[in-house]
Amino acid sequence: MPDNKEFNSPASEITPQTLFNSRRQFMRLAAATAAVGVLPGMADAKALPKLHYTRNKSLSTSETKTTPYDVTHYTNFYEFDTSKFTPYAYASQLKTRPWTITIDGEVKKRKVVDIDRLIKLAPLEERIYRMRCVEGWAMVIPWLGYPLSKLLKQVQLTSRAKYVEFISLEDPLQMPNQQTDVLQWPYREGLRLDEAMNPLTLLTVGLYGERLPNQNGAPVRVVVPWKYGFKSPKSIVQIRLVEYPTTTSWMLASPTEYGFYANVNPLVDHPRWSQATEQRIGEHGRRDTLLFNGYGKYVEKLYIGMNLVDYF
Ligand SMILES: Nc1nc2c(c(=O)[nH]1)N[C@H]1C(S)=C(S)[C@@H](COP(=O)(O)O)O[C@H]1N2
Ligand SMILES: [Mo]
Repeated sequence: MPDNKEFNSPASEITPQTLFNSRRQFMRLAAATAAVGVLPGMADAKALPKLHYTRNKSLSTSETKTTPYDVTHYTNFYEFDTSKFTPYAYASQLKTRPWTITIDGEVKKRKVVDIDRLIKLAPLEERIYRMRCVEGWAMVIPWLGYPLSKLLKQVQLTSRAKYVEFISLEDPLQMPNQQTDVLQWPYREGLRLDEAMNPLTLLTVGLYGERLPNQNGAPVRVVVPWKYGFKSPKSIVQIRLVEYPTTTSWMLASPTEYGFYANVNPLVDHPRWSQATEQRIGEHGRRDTLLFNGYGKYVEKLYIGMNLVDYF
């Protein structure tokens, strides 16, 4: 972005007019850089080679995809702002190179992987997943990545490794909303080891055929399509194998509203939002929300014998 001054004002001052102006400015910039990529917010993309991938048809839905514009302009990224409309602009300056992920905790040997090596670790797949936010909106997004299990199989786990913790970048200079305490930073999420090893759990480096735009979690995030969106930590710098479930940032913010599991479940309402139906962004009307977001065939076996009202 050539001039981001207007985005340095507090979120409360951002008016529809500011957004409109910045969008126009942005569209001009996008036109000027169209050869680089179609997705906005790809600050570093110029310097980087294109991603090569093949579509995983059997794990992709054939439902209508959410437009690239909506996928990249309606994002949740509290490190930048609590508004969904501004992260695409605020995040544009995030430096995503050099970038490493440290894998540590209950492993025999700690490992630090550079993002570019990580991208080359396995052939990338395109997977079109349904995503469902706990606030009641949903999208269908073509992600690029590979199963997180491929990475976890590269490290030797100790017998105490039962859960996986994900830690996002903490850098208040680059992530201005970390100067507030809307959440406890760094953003932390967690999965049980078998959830992390499930073939659907995607270590994600791109969307719509390109590298992740910053606001969608560049350079690397996790996508867990049978859980609510907040279980998809963005801009990850550390993966820790742990013995006990992580108390996640959302659990710390409100333990009665956010549990560790956060499986999409139409029968278990969030205290403030019904989970029975959802609004697909770009669609009129609401759809019924499906148990495990429709991925039960792949994941219901993980929860046999668990009361999902207690383990919400
Ligand atoms: N680090 C970090 N990861 C995050 C969030 C966040 O605020 N910070 N928001 C979560 C929420 S609430 C959602 S719905 C998804 C949204 O992903 P998307 O904006 O790429 O669709 O990211 C999740 N991952
Ligand atoms: Mo969300």
